[in-house]
Amino acid sequence: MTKNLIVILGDQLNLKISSLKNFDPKEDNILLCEVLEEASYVKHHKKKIVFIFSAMRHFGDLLEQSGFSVSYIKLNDPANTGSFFGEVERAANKYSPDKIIITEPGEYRVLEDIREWESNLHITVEILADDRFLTSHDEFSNWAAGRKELRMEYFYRIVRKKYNILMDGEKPEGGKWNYDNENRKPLKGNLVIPKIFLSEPDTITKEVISLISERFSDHFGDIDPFHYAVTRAQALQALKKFVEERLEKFGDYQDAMVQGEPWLFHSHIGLYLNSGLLLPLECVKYAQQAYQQGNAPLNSVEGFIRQIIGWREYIRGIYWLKMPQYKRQNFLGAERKLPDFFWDGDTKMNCLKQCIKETKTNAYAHHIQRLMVLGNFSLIAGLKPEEVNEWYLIVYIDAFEWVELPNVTGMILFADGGILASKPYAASGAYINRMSDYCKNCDYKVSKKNGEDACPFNYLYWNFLLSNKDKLKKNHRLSLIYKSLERMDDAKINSIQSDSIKFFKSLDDGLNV
Ligand code: FAD
Ligand code: DLZ
Ligand code: SF4
Repeated sequence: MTKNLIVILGDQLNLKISSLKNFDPKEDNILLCEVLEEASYVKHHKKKIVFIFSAMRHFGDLLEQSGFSVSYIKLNDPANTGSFFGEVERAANKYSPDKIIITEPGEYRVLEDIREWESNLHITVEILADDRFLTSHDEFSNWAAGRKELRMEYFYRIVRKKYNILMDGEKPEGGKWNYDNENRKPLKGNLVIPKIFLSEPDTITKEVISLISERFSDHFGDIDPFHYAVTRAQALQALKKFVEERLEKFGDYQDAMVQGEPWLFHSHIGLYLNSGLLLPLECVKYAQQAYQQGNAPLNSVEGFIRQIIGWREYIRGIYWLKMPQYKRQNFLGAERKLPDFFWDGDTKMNCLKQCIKETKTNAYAHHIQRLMVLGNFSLIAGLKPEEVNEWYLIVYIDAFEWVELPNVTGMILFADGGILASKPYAASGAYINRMSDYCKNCDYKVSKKNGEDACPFNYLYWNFLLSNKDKLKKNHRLSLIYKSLERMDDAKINSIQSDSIKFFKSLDDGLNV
């Protein structure tokens, strides 16, 4: 009989994880460890560490209550070595296992570390596939092989067929695969936004909160208020509340932004999916059921399902297909340093101020805030991919490199040269004004294209296209825009360029822009 040490990482918190499948209660032991290296290799938002540690502690208790033998190492355990390897070595010395079993980690960095364990410890290490995802690495690379373009839309259709989701025989439910053209409504008027799921911190969470306040006081972000779910039972309640109260309008207002309303009709379940508290297929099936029972329309349900079985799976596929080179991509040669206001929201640009302040409080911003405000600015201001990636990895509670990196490098910065996105998501202030109410509270005027008080997004947008003309003009999705640039007179181009130079000078000098 072999004796196994099962190592469970902080984003693998599910009883169905592959490493637990053949657990032998008589022989095997489980290791969960809070390690300083993981909590500090980037200075994660304090709320993110509270969430992970509290969810890990609750999961450790659940495992014990379910009859598993668990070694749970807390951060402040005096014997804690501070690294995964150090803790696995200590556990191996304690239990003398024949084999170490682990489900593959979400991040390349950690996989490289785990690959060294076997030779360093002289114990067999078995790395199992992470079958919480709906597509294996092989399936994704087979799909990608030989394709000129890796577009999410075609991949998504395959996953939908494979799992028979929103299908009417061989055809998509309702006749169309994608209902996005119904999903771009700004939120105007007096629509009531449902209250979000709130979970009171229990004794475990309170203990973690004081640990993190003390040990990570120099990390970004607020701990209070902390109301995220930290157990699977609570995460299931959050999912239920979303499906019952928000899903109906998810599609319509997916792209809307409203000052003072961070949550809108989004699901806020990314952190639970990425840590293992929820599984993707159960979320998708629940949403599909709401459609079948007539409780939510197809545009919302298809939109939500596409985010999970389409975007989420596709993003992970790209990560594992393209790592480790993907991390070094900088197609546009962007080199500007991340402005300090990304940490305190101290900018006159109200859209950025609001998104950064909400990020600081909640460790959350919804997709369009991440993409079209923060991401759009990072792109058109030419911010350095390495620094933008680190910022996104730090500030969001759902951020793990496998999902953060392709979204930043590929989706917002076009730093991969178009592997992920068919064109850069660059936009002027008009887009932000159409989708939000930020502009009416801004020091800048969105209607002005040039000059001191013009919205910086307006001239930076054209300046971005001008500066990157050599690299972008062949992109067929930008041909109309480049044609209109060609028609622009010299005086207009000079104003765009001189406003941009002035703006960048102030930005680089740390002045309040
Ligand atoms: P909803 O809007 O309710 O969507 C439902 C679910 O769909 C999400 O929970 C998520 O699991 C999935 N999803 C939607 N869009 C994407 C996407 N582009 N990639 C992967 N999954 C997606 N998502 C993360 O989980 N972690 C990240 O670190 C992350 N970083 C991002 C960085 C940038 C620059 C951008 C543009 C997007 C990023 N996203 C990331 C994707 C998306 O913004 C978040 O998943 C979403 O905002 C989480 O909030 P929600 O749960 O309310 O999502
Ligand atoms: C994010 C995170 C943090 C902050 N701390 C820990 C930890 O102390 N122990 C742990 O097992 N996992 C932690 N995690 C989650 C890991 O970063 C995640 O498992 C790896 O990035 C692999 O995907
Ligand atoms: Fe943002 Fe420009 Fe609108 Fe101000 S005017 S909120 S900077 S888009």
